[in-house]
Amino acid sequence: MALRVLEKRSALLARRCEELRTARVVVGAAIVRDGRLLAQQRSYPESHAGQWELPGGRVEPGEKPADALVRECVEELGATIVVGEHIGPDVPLKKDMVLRIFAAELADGEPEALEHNAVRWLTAGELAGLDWLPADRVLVPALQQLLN
Ligand code: 9L3
Ligand code: MG
Repeated sequence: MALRVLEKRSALLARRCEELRTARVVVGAAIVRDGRLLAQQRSYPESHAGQWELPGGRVEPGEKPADALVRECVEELGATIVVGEHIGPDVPLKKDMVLRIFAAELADGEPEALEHNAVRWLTAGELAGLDWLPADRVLVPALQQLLN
């Protein structure tokens, strides 16, 4: 009986590992200016409306992650960024997606909430207290390190 349970668990774990190995990447930008980090407040879906995230979105097939991040920031913020180093761990999202964050700087344009409720520039001290999306919350220590 216990063996059956273990076999079942091991099969589930193997499936989850395979999902993550072949996961589609969602990229996010940790845009820093004058010691502050840019966050944006989601307006959809309803379950996550009002929560905060780093700007970004899905990498399209054949697209480079850095190119996807520049594209997403133009769409969401109306600003052009320069993508820097990969920071923090890859965070599993629902199903077969992972969230991957890159440090970034603004190159052109003043970020505006074009598809979101609001944007906000956060100090290191404000990071822990914000109502982040669950995946973005995992990255708070890495983001604090980036600001400090
Ligand atoms: N997501 C989570 N944190 C983020 C980003 C940019 C995205 N910082 C999640 C929300 C969605 C999925 O990834 O479930 C795809 O993102 P989008 O296309 O809705 O921005
Ligand atoms: Mg997005």
